[in-house]
Amino acid sequence: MKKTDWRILPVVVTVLCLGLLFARSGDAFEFKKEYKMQLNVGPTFYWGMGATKFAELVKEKTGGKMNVKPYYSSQLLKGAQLKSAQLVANGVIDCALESTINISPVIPECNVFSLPFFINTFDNLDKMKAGQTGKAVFDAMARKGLVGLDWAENGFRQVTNNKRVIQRPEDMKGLKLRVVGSPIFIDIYRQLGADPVNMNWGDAVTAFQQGVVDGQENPVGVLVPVQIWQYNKYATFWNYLVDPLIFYWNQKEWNAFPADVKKAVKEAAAEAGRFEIALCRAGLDGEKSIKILKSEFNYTMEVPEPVKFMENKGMTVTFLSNTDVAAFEAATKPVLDKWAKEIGEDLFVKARADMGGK
Ligand code: X2X
Repeated sequence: MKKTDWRILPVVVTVLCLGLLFARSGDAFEFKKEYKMQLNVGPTFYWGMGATKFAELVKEKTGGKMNVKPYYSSQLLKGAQLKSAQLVANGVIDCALESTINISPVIPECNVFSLPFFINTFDNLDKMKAGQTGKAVFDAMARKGLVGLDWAENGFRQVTNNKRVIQRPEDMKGLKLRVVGSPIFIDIYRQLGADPVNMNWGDAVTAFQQGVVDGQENPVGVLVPVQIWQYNKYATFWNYLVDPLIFYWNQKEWNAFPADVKKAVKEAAAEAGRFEIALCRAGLDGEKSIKILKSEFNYTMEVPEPVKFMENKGMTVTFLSNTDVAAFEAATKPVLDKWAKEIGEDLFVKARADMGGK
């Protein structure tokens, strides 16, 4: 028998590697017909527009092969918004674009964004997302079977009601306010002497219509599409806490995607996130987000000045002075201290460091 000619080895290895590479590319990968995406609000909200954009971009970046379908308004959860992370982790739902509030039952670290009067500015939030805090949150997700892809935003939450101007902690006394069913929200409003009622978002609008509650709290990107002025005359812009959104995927399913698919989906999340964050901040950060939308996305805001827009609808919009903020900060300090412990001292220290030692 002839001796093996080892000179052909590099050729064999190359062919094998190429074969492997090809087998792992999106071309040969068998996609599911549809990847179900959970989100808590409808398509007309900025958050909803972010999900729509993500689905479009995924399709585009995978040459039409991958179909992400957003299921708006928590349809897949029958409204139970706090279950989203659990159902993505166990693979019943493929992926989500969700608020950190709604993720918090599975990832308690997400409550770092709900600490009262802790973050307060877009700049602080951006530093946290890019810093150790963001990494700690994504690491915690990885330990629970979730892959965090990128950030988007719901926004700094503002309080509205139909009884009176809220300017001082004592103005909160006895107000019946709808909050998300997350315990830190109950703690904050009880601490302030209000009467918080937890309710899923899907039931909240009916509650506003029927006058079951005096008010609620949500960011501009929710207040405008839901036309909160129909139910509440008073809004206080106090930036007391924020909910970023996270694009995330079931880990097991994600790990089986070929590298080029992962890359395409991650790029889609980054781009859709940038678009959606700019929508949420438009008119609240000077010209910055309006410019991003125009120059990068060729998009012109329908409501470029949300505060003026709400005032024109008859709302009284109140901004707090530093003294007023300090009074609320002092009044909610016990809740901050309690929840700093709940999320873990380590994460709290990281968050403060990210914000420059606040
Ligand atoms: O339920 C809410 O208030 C909402 C829509 O902002 C969230 O999903 C956190």
